[in-house]
Amino acid sequence: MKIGVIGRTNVGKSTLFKAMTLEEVEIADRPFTTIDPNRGIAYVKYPCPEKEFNVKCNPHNAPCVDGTRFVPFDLIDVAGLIEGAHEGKGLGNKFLSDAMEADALIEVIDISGRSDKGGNPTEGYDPAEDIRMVDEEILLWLSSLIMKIKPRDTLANEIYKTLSGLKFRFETINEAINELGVNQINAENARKLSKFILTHDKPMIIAGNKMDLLDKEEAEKRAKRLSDMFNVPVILCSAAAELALREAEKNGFIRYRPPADITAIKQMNEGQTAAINTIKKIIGKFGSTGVDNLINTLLFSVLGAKIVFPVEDERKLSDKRGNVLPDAYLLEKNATAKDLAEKVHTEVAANYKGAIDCRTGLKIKNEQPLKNGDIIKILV
Ligand SMILES: Nc1nc2c(ncn2[C@@H]2O[C@H](COP(=O)(O)OP(=O)(O)OP(=O)(O)O)[C@@H](O)[C@H]2O)c(=O)[nH]1
Ligand SMILES: [Mg+2]
Repeated sequence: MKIGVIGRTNVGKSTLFKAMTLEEVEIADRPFTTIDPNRGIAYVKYPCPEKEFNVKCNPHNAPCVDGTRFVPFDLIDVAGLIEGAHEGKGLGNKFLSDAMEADALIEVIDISGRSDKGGNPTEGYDPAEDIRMVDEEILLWLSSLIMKIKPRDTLANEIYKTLSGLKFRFETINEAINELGVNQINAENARKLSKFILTHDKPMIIAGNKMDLLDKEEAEKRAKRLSDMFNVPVILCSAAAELALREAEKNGFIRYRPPADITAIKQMNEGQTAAINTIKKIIGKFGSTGVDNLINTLLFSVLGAKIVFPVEDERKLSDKRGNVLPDAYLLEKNATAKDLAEKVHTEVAANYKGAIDCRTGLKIKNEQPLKNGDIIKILV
């Protein structure tokens, strides 16, 4: 699964990306810092079933820290958007196609209102302007691609071919054409189709970033207003606070267990201590940095994704070599045991003969979607 980080320039996209991946990327308080997309691996946390079964896991693809598994997924951070991006303004629109590789999008906004639509410092800016602008730019860009189709094949096939690489499903395009009763492409139809396929195939959540610059009450009021206005979850966060904690932990200064457990490990200098104390205050106020909440809300509430543990021995919950609960995969909402087999190995998928739910010992029907937390033995 791949998640894309998009939004207006200078709102903190790369800071969020770095906090989630710890990749070395450029962050700066000026517009258009990111030019080429940043790609990395981020992790969603999920309780390891080792406690439930009173075993000790031997993690392979998803590390286990204090009984919590860190399950990987792909993250991509792209250049900032400004008005006119669809026709090449700012850094053009190549990065929009990069973002559309993703299965879902995090749109970062600066909820503090302290930077304007060009990413420059101001006071009292309304981020609703940015949400409208980003929506509109993506819509105009996608519509312009759809307008380019040549009527050689069926409409659905032509649109699908034109949008190949952008990860829109053929079924969605077909459904859009049928439901909207489209039989030719003009500007109005292209826009309607774009809106439909974006809504269906690129679910979105908004990260109300830089909450640390506001009081809790004010931040929550703003998040609710935007959420009601655009009918989308708006999760408050401080990417900068999360990044500082993750880096301090990586460098051995603290132990950080979200949401709020920060323990000093190594002597810090005055500046470092002051920085951690400031972050402790932010967490004291908001309860967390909000970043885990953002990831969990998007993956589990919006996308209905699930974590599944494949094993080869249903009694020992291990692979052939005896590694207990070695892997954990993040799968999309309707994923079946066959889809899990594909994640494990193309060979396993090719020889797939069925699957067993290790908690019940029962066989799983082929078309039955897996559940969050399932431990599955694939029969080959
Ligand atoms: N106060 C505060 N500042 C933040 C936060 N997140 C990011 N920033 C600051 O915002 C500025 C822009 O951060 P970036 O991560 O480079 O923003 P971006 O959206 O990737 O910007 P472009 O790539 O230029 O579009 C930097 O000065 C960051 O330190 C936050 O949570 N709180
Ligand atoms: Mg950036």
